Order: sequence, then C-alpha cells, then structure tokens
Amino acid sequence: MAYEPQPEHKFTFGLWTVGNVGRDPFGVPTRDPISPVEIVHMLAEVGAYGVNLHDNDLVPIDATPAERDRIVRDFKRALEETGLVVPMATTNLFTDPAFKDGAFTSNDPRVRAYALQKTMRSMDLGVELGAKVYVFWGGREGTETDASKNPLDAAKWFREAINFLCEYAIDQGYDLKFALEPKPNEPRSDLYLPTVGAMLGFIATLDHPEMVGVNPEVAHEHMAGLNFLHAVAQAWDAGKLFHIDLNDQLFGRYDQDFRFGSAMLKQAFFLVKFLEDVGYDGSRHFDAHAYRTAGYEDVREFARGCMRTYLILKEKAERFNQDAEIQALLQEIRQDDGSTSYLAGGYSREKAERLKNETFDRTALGARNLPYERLDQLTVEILLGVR
Ligand code: GCO
Ligand code: MN
Ligand code: MN
Repeated sequence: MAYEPQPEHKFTFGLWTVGNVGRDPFGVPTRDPISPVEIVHMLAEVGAYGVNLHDNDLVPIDATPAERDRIVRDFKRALEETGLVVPMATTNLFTDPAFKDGAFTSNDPRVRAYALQKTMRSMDLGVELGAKVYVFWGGREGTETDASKNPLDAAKWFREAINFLCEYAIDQGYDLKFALEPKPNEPRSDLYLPTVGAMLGFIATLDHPEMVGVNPEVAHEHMAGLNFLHAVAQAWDAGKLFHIDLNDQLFGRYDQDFRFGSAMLKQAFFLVKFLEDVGYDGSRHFDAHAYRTAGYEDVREFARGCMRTYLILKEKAERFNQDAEIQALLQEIRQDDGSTSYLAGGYSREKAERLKNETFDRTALGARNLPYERLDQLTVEILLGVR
C-alpha cells in the first residue's frame, strides 16, 4: 500500500518519544505514562521497524538487579512478539541531579567516573538487546557561566571518556559504533560541541576515530539557525553518518521536537532526497514527540505522520529526479564546454602554468543566466502536488 512503512525503511522511535507524557517547563504531564512493553506494542501497531532506548527509559535508575532482569525479560518478550528490533541504545546522563553539572565534563571526578560506570552498564544492556549503534548526546555537557568550567578541561575530559569507552567496547568484543549527537543549547545555556561540524572536528582527535561518527538531529542544527542538509552532507562526505534523528523545528524557538516535516517542509524534502539519493542505509530514527495536547490516539497519528511524510517526500524526490524539465535545467546549469578538463586529476606544475596563462571572459561568466528561480518553482510545484 502507498506510504505504508515497511521494515526496509528502517523507521525507529525512542521509548522516550511516543512515551513522552507531555511535561514542559510550565506544566505537568497531560498523558498517563505507558510502560515500555505497551510502547513496543504501539510502535508495532503503527508499523515501526525498531525501538531505541536510554538505559532508564527501560530500567529505572534505582531498580534492583532482580527488577532489572524481570523488566528486561518482559521487554525482550514484547520484542519477540512484535518483531521489533533495537538498533540503537544510549545513556541517560542528564535527568538525575548527580549530572546537574554534566557527566563526562563535570568538574567532579567522582561524577565523571559514575558517568563512565553508568555508560558501560548501559552499553552492556544495549548490546544484550541487539544494538549496533550507541549514541552519546551530551545532555548537560556545558555551562551557564564560563566562570564555572574551563572549556579546555571539558574537551580533555570528554575525549578521555570516549576513548575509555571505545576501549571498553573493543575489550568486550562488542560490535558497536558510537554516534555523537551535537546540540547547541537546552537544557544548558551552552552545550559543548554544539554543531555537526564541531563534532566532526572533535572525532578526529580521538584514539579510535574509525569507531565514532555523528548522530545529527534536524532540530539541533535548526536551533542554531543552520542548514541541516549541509551538516548531514558534510557528515556523509566524511563517512561519519552513523545515525540520524529526524524531527522538526523552527529557527529561533525553544526545543520543539515536532513531527517530522511538520514545520519546515522544504528542508525536510531536500533532506529525504539526499538520504535516498546517496543510499544512506542506517536507521531513520524519529526523535520527536506529539503535541502536549495529544491523547494516545493522537500520539499514534503523530508516529504514523512522521513515517508517512518521509515516504511521501521520498516519492516526491523520485518525481524530482524523473522530471524532464528539472533534469534539463540541472544539465544546463552544469554545462561544460570541456575547456578546463585538463584540471581534472589534481595539481601539476604544468597545469598551474597553463592555468595562469589562460584568458577568461569575466564579463561573459558573470552575465550567464542561472535558472534557479525556475528550478525552485518547479520544486515547489512538486511539493504542492500540482506537478
Ligand atoms: C534532546 C536529544 C535527545 C537525544 C537522546 C538520545 O534534544 O533531548 O535530541 O532526545 O537524542 O537522548 O541520545
Ligand atoms: Mn533533540
Ligand atoms: Mn536527538
């Protein structure tokens, strides 16, 4: 059926997304909590492929070992009954007051050690459930005042933590890749490593950069007023797009986590087109939640909407790629008379000499009509459904 999610689409949701109870800084929950087992069944009902989790989405932070085992057993049974998989796991290093000044970048070495311990245990749980990607979102790795922390110390501590955990994964023989998730602010005033570009720069300084990539999120780059597609393309280009968090977010607003494609549709279109064109084959993870006004019936609509919009935009991308007029325009834009083809294949002294002696008709270069208005209008017409 058209726009029906299938396992090969790899649509996943976090336990914390459809399980979000509608709490915000101004109001108490508007929905009763539902259990992880119920969430798994709800996700299966709407057609998702997988479910991701923080350790404490499943096992409460103060659970006894016996409680943990029972909870994990029930959860595994729900996975078996529904066929859902757990492709990604992560650690909650932000809810408990112990982490109020960060986890790996806390000024307190005991907090940093506790964060490492909690992450190792959570990695064990994730691997037990089948996860192949482990996400690190530095929820409180940042500051309100820079009087409190030296950013160089924070960078060093964060690096030491990721290096330690890479070694732990190797030592345990885990088949696990790490995906670091940048965010510019919220819940701290300023979070360290705020953008995809910053994170990619940091990864290059690690002991095992080959194990570590990024988990970019639409909302996070949008909060910083940045072009998400460009960030994703840079990550892809670097071979570092290990995971992706899809949602939506207007520029300049609070952390919205809206349904995918609900706020900036055109950006969502170019993103889907990119992921499909390059053949990204990781999870399409929706890190979003329903409006606070929703009851669980509407939460289901929210989840269905994320996947359905993705699939509609995928179809629009195919339409764009097959549109004869659009393709002719793209060809016209990229026309090549071959006169500079000698530059292909990189530098040589001869090429440099030849290029320095070349004569360019600068006026003609600047006078060329670039049909981007037409191209964009055709794109808009595809999105509006008249083409
Ligand atoms: C946020 C983040 C989180 C992370 C999650 C998984 O803004 O709160 O996007 O939802 O993605 O902790 O790492
Ligand atoms: Mn987020
Ligand atoms: Mn996220």
